[in-house]
Amino acid sequence: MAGEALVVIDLQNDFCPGGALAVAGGDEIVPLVNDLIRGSEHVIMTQDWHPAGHSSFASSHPGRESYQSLAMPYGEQTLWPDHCIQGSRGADFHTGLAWTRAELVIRKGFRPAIDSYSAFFENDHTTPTGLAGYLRERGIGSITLVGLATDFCVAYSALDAVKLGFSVTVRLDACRGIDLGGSLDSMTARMREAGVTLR
Ligand code: VGL
Ligand code: ZN
Repeated sequence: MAGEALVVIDLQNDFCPGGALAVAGGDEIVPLVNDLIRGSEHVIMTQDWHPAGHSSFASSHPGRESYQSLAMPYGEQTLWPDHCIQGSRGADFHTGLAWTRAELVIRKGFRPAIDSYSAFFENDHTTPTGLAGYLRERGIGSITLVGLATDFCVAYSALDAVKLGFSVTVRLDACRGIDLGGSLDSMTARMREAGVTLR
C-alpha cells in the first residue's frame, strides 16, 4: 500500500496571534495538529523562511502597503507585513507544536525575488521545492494537509499536489485562514473543484 504523510504547513509564531502576520485562531489548531502528528506514519513540515527585505514584504516597495497586490515578473503578488525572517523567533514553529517527529522540513520563500506559498512550487509555479521528489522516492502517494493559512499556503500546496498526481486531503478543522477579499471561499471552492478531499 502506498504510504501516507501528514504535511503541516507554516505553523509558526508569526502566523499565530501576537505574530507579525497573525491568522485569527492560528494557535487553536495546535492540539489537533499534535494529535494528527501522533497518528501519522510520516510527518513533514514547511517553514516560511524569508531573508530580510524579501520582495513579498510591503516594506520593500516604497509607497506600497500590506495586503495590496503588486505585479511581479512571475505574476500578481500580495504584499505582506515583514514576517518569518530567517532565524527570528517569528519564524520558529509554534512553541506547543510537536515538531520533533518531522522527518523533513521544507523551507520556502528564501529566494529574495520570489515568494513561495505552495510546499511544491514557488509562486512562478515552475521552480520546485523538492517535496514531490521526496514523496515519490519514499513511496508516499497520499498526503493530508493541515496548518496556516487555509487560503494561501495550504490551498496552493493542495492544488499543486493534486496536479502532481497525489491523493490530497485538507483537514479544514486543523487549518485557519487569512480571508483577504473573499479568498477563503474562493480557494476552498478551487480546492473542491480540483478534487481535494475537504474534511
Ligand atoms: C503565508 C502569506 C505569506 C502562508 C506565507 O503561510 O499562508 N501567507 N507567507
Ligand atoms: Zn511568507
